Amino acid sequence: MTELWNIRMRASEEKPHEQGGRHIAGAERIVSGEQVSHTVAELTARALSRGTIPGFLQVTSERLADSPMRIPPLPITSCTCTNTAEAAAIARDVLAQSGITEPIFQFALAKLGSGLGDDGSTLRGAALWHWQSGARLDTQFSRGVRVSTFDYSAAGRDMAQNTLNSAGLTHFRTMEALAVATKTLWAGAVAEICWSDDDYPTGYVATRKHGYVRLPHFKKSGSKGGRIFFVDPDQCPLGELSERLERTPVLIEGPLRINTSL
Ligand code: PML
Repeated sequence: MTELWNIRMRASEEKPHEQGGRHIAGAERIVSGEQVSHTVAELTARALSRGTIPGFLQVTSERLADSPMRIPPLPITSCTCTNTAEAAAIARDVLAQSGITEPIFQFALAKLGSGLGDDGSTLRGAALWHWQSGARLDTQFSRGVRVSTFDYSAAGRDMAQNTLNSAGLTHFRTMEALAVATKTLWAGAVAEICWSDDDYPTGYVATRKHGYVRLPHFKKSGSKGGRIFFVDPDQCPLGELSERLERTPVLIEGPLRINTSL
């Protein structure tokens, strides 16, 4: 069996994230041994290409002890909304069909807008929220839970990239966010809502019923951003969910379906 390595990169301004440094970039890959040095260089270059020179840049390489499971990518619905209100209305309807009520949805929009950290900061990872009450369930208040140990397989990456390219969805963030959402729902979350904390306006919601619903103009200009995973601890105990999100190795592989309407 080919040995596989997990390469993780994170970069922040001035000082490390855990000392309050603002997040600039993060990415990860699962690759074979001979691709490690090339991938380390690629992720380093990427951290240095964001316009802000980081004061902290870390790339770690770790050999995987277990073989990754292979899981298919979530199907994408590529919506054509033209403003924030339209995007929010679609997000609300999609989440409602997975049991997220209007007040919790509005609370999520407000917290994504103002920053998910206690002091209005943005989180490096995702906030875990109880799907019915909106209570914050993870205890890593200033960090959130980072989805980790996942990637596309080489064949899965080609397949996803080609399908996304032919649908005109060429931004690297789409490919990466699709991988995050795919692992998140596979791990047992009920749903996810996300937009970037950079000035990238497209966001998404993801549910088991609808897959990855991509929403242009979801982010209001000037708002903050981040990720919320809605979780039902009665269906999926938090310890198991966190173990799968953070540590269970997964490779995404399989045909990607792209719909143009819900
Ligand atoms: C998309 O292009 O499909 C949306 C991607 C959202 C990315 C959010 C982030 O990476 O911060």
